[in-house]
Amino acid sequence: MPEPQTFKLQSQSGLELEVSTLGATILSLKVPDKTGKPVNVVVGLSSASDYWSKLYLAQGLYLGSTIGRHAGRISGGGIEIDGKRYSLFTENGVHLHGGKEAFDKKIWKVESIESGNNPSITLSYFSEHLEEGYPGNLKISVRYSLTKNNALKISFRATTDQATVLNVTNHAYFNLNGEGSVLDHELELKAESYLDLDQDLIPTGKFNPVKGSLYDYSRKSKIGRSGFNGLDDIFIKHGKGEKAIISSQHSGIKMTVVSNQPAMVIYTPPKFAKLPFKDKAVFDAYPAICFEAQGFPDALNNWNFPSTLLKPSEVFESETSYKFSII
Ligand code: G6D
Repeated sequence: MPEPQTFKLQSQSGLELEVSTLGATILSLKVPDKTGKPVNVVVGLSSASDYWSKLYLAQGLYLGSTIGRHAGRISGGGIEIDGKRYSLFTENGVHLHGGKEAFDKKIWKVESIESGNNPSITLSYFSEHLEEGYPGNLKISVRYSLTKNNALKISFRATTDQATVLNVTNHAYFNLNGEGSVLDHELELKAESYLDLDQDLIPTGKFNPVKGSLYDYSRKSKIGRSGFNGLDDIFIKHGKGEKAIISSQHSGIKMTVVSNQPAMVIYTPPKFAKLPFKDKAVFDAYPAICFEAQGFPDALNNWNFPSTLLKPSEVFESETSYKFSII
């Protein structure tokens, strides 16, 4: 396994992004707080090689990594495409986040690095036919750019030579204070519904209305409000637009998530194990929150979900921006 390489991008508005070729992973994202002090808002480890340690891999966290070919869970041990069945790696009967050695564990190739007003880095990966059981030779790229409107934009593009499935996302864990907990962060979600899940967190195919439920953050409120018991759920808002807004009074940083993807997995891990976090950051209960914009999990096994099939004649493109401002 070649040593991962790391690259840094800086924008004129003070954003600083660090990326590793291992998993096209976001190692850190520094954002100026209300006093102008840079805060690392994406949880990361102290060095790129820490992401390959047994201690970290045993946690199954995917900190800041690219998730694919199919983010989320797939039921039934596989998928069927054009009448042909493809078995996928499962643990306890569930296939998660692309399998055992998925996109997050691959070395991606740096295609280009742009500096100037819109600094960006583009990385690519070639996923061979039947890698992790998925059909088709898949060419995928991810472009991280720091935009003039103070955002990190993540753009995916992919093509295949044979019908396959693709549901790719980034698994960044956000904490707008760079440490502690996100329970005091304020959250607003624009979702209309959330997916009903079974005991294995597999979608049942049913859409639950957000309004009036424990998942109703349509009015800005503290994440750790009464009744909060953690989130590991799939929120649905079709079309391109604002999906979530989160802010911290402490740092004064506000983040708005805009995406053209219909689903957003929001995950708040109850705690982190003891890991070598970047800048020796110390975290408490509910240390971070993930906003994984993507297609529908288990889409091929639910006729009423938008498909995640990708055909040779198509080009897959997705775009998600994390825009920062001061409250
Ligand atoms: C757990 O159920 C959660 C997933 O949603 C998350 O992506 C993973 O941990 C890191 O499996």
